[in-house]
Amino acid sequence: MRRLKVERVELSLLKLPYVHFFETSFGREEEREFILVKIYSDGICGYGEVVSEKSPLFSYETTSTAWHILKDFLIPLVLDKSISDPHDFYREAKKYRGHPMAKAGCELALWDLQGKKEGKPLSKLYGGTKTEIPAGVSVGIQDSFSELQERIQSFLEEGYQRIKIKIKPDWDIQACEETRKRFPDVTLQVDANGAYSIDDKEILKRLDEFNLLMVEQPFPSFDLWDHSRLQKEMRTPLCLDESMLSVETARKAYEMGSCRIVNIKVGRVGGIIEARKIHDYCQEKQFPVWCGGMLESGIGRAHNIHLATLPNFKFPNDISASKRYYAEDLIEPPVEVSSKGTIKVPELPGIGVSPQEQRIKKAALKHEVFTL
Ligand code: OSB
Ligand code: MG
Repeated sequence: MRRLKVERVELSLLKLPYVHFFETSFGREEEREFILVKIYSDGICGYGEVVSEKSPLFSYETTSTAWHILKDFLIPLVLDKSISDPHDFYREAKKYRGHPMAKAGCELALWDLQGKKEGKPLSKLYGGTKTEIPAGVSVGIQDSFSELQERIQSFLEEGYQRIKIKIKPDWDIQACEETRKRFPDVTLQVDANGAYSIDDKEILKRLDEFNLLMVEQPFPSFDLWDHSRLQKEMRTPLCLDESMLSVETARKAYEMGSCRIVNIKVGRVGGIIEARKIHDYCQEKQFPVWCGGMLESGIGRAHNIHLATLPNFKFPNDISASKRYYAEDLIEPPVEVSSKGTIKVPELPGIGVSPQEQRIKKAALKHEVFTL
């Protein structure tokens, strides 16, 4: 294939307020700060989103560290070597340790570029098999259990196929009890974002009473061993999010029995190529996967939708409608969830949705252009 020259890369730091605060075991957030990457080649623009947050809570990366890694290491790689192919980028970027979210933002922009060049939607480039994907919704910690129930009720009315509730010590057993009392048959899972330690094993084992689809990330990210100890004593499958960094972690988690389900987030694992390696390894081992979210704008979410069309994505994803996150998303058309709880996969080339430059400009705190 003819090699395209990369002419220009642009970074924007954006801030978008949430329609409703989002609270996890590490705190409450009212807005999201993130970086948009644009890579131009032959007049075509590829878009990627960097999912690191303002503070190092979910991971050590922040919008500032990602900006630094992009500006000083990754963008020079793209420009100096005129890398427009995601596989070339993956190989070259591997020499830099860590910073997967910064890498993923760049790789995603290159995938969008590639899809647009070839006139194919990303789902087709990836080997995806679905034309629509099942939508779940992640419901944060609320001020009271009754507010939690009200939010769940309204999401169920919108059609979502499963509910995930965030848990932490003191918002766990009772949150499950109250939810199960009101919604005995709903497909329900919980996510602790690493808020527990092995000393809490007896509390966590009680989660087996609630017929949960899975328990996501009870222990901190580094702790594959304690997850394996807990999984041996629980009937409910554990699912790893923060811990699942690469296909190498997937193998270790499989061999140790640290989980039975894997949450794939393209930012956390450093891009689509690594995400597909994890997907393929899990498929071979008969470990189902699903696509997690980082409250992305429509640009990041469109990327997630394409990834979730791969065949071993077997559960509803944390991919919800635009209006569930933002009053005005950055794309047209917005992501919508049907009454049967599905999202249509865009069919146009690349991400298949149109980023709205006016809205991007309005949300920008900082912007920088890089050329050779
Ligand atoms: O742990 O899955 C998580 C959001 C931000 C950081 C971590 C997580 C989440 C979510 C929301 O649960 C998923 C989404 O709807 O984007
Ligand atoms: Mg999670």
